Amino acid sequence: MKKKLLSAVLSVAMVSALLVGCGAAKEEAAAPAATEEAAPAAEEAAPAEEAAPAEEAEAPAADGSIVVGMAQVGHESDWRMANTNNYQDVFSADNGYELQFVDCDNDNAAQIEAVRNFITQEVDYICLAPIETAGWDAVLQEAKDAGIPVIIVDRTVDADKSLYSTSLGCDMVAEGETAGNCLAEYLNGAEAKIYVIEGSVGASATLGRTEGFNNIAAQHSEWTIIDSQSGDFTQNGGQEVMESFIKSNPDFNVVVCQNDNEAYGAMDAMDAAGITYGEGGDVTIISYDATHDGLQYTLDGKISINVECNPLQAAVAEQVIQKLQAGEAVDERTVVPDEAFVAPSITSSYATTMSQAVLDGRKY
Ligand code: GYE
Repeated sequence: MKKKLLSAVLSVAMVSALLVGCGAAKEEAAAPAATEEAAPAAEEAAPAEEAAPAEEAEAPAADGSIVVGMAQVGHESDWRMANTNNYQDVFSADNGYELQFVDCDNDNAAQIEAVRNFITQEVDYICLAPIETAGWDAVLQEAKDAGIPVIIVDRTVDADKSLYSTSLGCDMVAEGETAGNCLAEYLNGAEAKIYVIEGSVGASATLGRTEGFNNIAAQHSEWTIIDSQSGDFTQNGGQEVMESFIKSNPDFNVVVCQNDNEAYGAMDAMDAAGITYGEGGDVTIISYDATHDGLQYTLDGKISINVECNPLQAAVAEQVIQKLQAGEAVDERTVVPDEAFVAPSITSSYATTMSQAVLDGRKY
């Protein structure tokens, strides 16, 4: 329950931060200061049906503003909400845009339909944060045929590169390798019995983080990955998977959660089972995203290693659109940089040791 209370407080803080925080986004590239605080927890977010269903998308703007259709994954995590808030800040009417935002509620078929509706509506640009890597060829070809540039954001697709303008986001394989390297350094040769709570099935964030971590695990014969299951990037998913892991075999000392929300759920499950974790505990928790609450737990020594994925990516997408507007070439891929953090008692050559000052300096 402490997490809900914290989220509620942060939601209020976020609203006030947004009131003063807009306007700085245009100048910054990789990490614009668009939002100042963590986003509300997933369970408090509006469901997709209430957001902006594709079929209700409006016709292109007649006032000369640039119409951008954004097919967002959903509202599954704090990271996602921070990412959504960032798009809404950057692609604002004040900045000359009309953002047609669709929350696809983690449904790949609905997301394909959302993109198809953007094509019918003749939007100027499409930003697609693909839920899954597969299944995009047909609708991307339709967008290309209609002359609408598609910018693949956050996650990646396995479609041919000629079907979209560019892609941007964090390097998920590198994030997985960073997590593995931090763990190897921390364990320093000690045995590891590892559970992995993966993200959503078929998502590039899941595939990349898994591949990267496995690359490092392959170098450590003293590590065993006992099991690896999807928690769907949600707190409930993380809790359920951790409960089932504990039930089937409670003999583990590392849990890798592929985002912060899953880590909160895993902590709840371990609390309920009397399993200790973090500084002075039996289990080492690795998480990804490094959102505000996740870094608070890292500062508190509960999460030992937290690999960032920077959600403030809309300014990068906006720069691409401005270049395309000017008829300039755009890079095939833009990697949004991120870093990793470790608990205060840990020093790492791969990560920043958490302190209150580091947390205070965070923008989401
Ligand atoms: O880690 C997770 C979200 O695609 C990088 O999606 C993103 C992931 C992020 O739901 O929290």
